[in-house]
Amino acid sequence: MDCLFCKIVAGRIPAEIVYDSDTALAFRDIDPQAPTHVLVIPRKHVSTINDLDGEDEALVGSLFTAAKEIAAAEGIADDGYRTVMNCNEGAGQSVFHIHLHVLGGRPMTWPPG
Ligand code: DGP
Repeated sequence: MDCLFCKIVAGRIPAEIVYDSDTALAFRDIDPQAPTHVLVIPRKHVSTINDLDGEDEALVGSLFTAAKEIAAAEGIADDGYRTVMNCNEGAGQSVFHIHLHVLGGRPMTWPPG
């Protein structure tokens, strides 16, 4: 499978990794939209939210546990941060391996564009 984020998991494409666990990996976004912009991904390939099944519930939970730890390490937990997971092109998904954006370090507006 020709998946960019699977290649990062495999170490075949470099990334600035900030978190690593049995189930998840997190690295800095190549095109940051905030002072902190980290992508949290499952090691397992899942293309979109629509492809998740019941067995993935703990896996998805682990992405949020990672986000919480990353936010604390980045010093953005108290001020606040945003987590976003886009699903399919209409919502802006461009890499088809699910990933949780963790954005912080600046004020966030609502609704997102
Ligand atoms: P999305 O549009 O929600 O699918 O987000 C994909 C993100 O992936 C986007 O913010 C840019 C980031 N990205 C794309 N290619 C690379 C890469 O090779 N390395 C890193 N670190 N981030 C990437």
